[in-house]
Amino acid sequence: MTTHPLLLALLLALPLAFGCNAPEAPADPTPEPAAEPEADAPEETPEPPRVTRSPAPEGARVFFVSPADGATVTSPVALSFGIEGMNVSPAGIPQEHAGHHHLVIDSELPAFDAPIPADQPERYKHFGDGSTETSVELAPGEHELQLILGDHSHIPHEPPVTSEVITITVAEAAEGEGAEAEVAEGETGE
Ligand SMILES: [Cu+2]
Repeated sequence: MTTHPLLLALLLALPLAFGCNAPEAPADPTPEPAAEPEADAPEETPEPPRVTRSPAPEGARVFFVSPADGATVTSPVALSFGIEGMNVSPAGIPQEHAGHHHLVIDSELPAFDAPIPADQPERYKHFGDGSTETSVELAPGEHELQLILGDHSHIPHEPPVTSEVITITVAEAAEGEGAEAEVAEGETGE
């Protein structure tokens, strides 16, 4: 009987193949390294909290009804605030396209991405009750006043709604009819 040459080759090759393969697959004796435990490292310093600014409609504005820019007044100074394109609403009550007035006295506008400071009333006065009239004590001399609207959380709108800066002069308090007359001017005649 004859052995097919190809079959012979196969018979010879098979053990060879197995012989070669067997030692080539050794069990990996290296134990899996234990997973590194989550380090208790403090998280990266968080970004400064990003506030959500309420949108203001285009063309919205706030302004001084009185006093007029350049006016000479006496202290306490009667102030009246106007608003256009938005509504005045008290602090704490979210309402679309609304906010409350803040009076900026002899100061830069506050940051727009944070609540308007509440701890510097001599610079930033809040009118969180929704009032649009007030009177402030100001020392004699020139003062710059500006208004900025803040939302229910006292955060300026996007874009910020601010008035022009007005400059007023507070006259020296004087005993006499001069000062009396100027104060009386703002009052309604009776
Ligand atoms: Cu406020």
